[in-house]
Amino acid sequence: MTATISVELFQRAKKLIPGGVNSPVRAFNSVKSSPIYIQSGKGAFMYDVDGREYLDFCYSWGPLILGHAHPAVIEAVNIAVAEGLSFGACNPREVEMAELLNRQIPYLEMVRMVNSGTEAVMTALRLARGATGRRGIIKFDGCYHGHSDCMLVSAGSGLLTGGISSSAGVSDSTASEVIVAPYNNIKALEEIFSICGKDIAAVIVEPIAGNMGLVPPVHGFLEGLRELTEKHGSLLIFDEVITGFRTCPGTFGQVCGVTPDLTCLGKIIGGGMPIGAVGGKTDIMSQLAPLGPVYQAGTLSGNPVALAAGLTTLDLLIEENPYPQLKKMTETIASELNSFAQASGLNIHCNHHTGMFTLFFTGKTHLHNLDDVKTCDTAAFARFHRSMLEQGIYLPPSQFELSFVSTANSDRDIERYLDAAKKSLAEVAI
Ligand code: KE4
Repeated sequence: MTATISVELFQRAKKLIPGGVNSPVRAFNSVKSSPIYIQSGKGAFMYDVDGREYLDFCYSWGPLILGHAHPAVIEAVNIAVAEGLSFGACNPREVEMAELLNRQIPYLEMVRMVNSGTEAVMTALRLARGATGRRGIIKFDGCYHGHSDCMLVSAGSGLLTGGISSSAGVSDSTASEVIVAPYNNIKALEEIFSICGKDIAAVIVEPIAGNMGLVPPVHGFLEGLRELTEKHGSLLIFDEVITGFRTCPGTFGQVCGVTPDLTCLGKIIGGGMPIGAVGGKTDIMSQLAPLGPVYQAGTLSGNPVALAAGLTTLDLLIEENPYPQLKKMTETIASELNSFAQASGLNIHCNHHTGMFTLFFTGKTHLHNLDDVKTCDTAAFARFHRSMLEQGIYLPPSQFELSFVSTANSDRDIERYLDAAKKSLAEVAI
């Protein structure tokens, strides 16, 4: 490992921070490398502490759909910061954000701001249990919904990346209330509901799975979830922490025409600042304290600086509607890579959706669930990741995550990504 400031910082970090990181998937373990320490970002680029420039396709795991340090977002944050960082009191931006989300997503009849996607999911699950009086939760293998206890059973993202399926420290009683079903398999879900439908408070799903890499819903899957939950009096929760404002200026629920009872948001709605939100039907949301008996709170919930970043980001997305451009970029990447795979007999396949994609290192061309995704050659992905990094392309350090594009990307950036990817694929010989 060449001695760089990043390597030196990581040595120091490992002495005081578990694994040297404040979030496991940043550790670069699965790509057998040492993490890069980033000093700054601008547009589509990041700059590390050693002064190296990287064309970014991680964008802080999704929030930075406008790219790094967008001038309008920075200006809005500076104005908010000058007024004070936090008041622990109501502030006008909370009303603006609630009204914007309701205007864009009318089925969010009420919304509560929190500080992370994990908090949004935790609140949605507690609401579902409070509103239905039931305990059972159904989630899907490979989906990740943050690190609240009952969601760390057969989860994706960092757990999957680390090769563990569930976390230590989650009690048997908590785990016993969670049923894990295979993604995209409505038959399996019908069976579960036929056995214990009356105990199920909610089904939670990533409407486009992103935490096992990008696995889209098969035709009828989401509609089937809606029918089954309605039939058995359970709630349907869409975890749109990634997909919210990623595929359109609203939710994927609106795109696919399936209306959940509760929706969790995060990432993009904060424009890069800590944020989360849970919203849905008034009769459910009004169960939340101080209106109802389901307690939830947060010192920095609705923080004015975070909302300044989020509101500016969402205003720009609504005004400029960059989604056709984002869609075109990821369509180009996927079609180029899949044709390259076919022409050269490489065992790779690229799934994509508007503004996001995953290059899977497997011979499978149809990936519908975790079993399909587990056929990936993660060692080959690790070699690819290192080779791309050497070419100045920064990818998420895990086969089981999404790559993103932003409005800061040019067509030249996409060409550069494809040229580098073809060069790296030739090197890693899969
Ligand atoms: P946060 O608590 O990390 O803000 O959000 C949790 C969460 C909830 N739901 C979905 C669908 C998510 O993808 C996430 C978090 N995503 C991961 C990456 N896929 C965050 C990166 C990390 O854990 O460092």
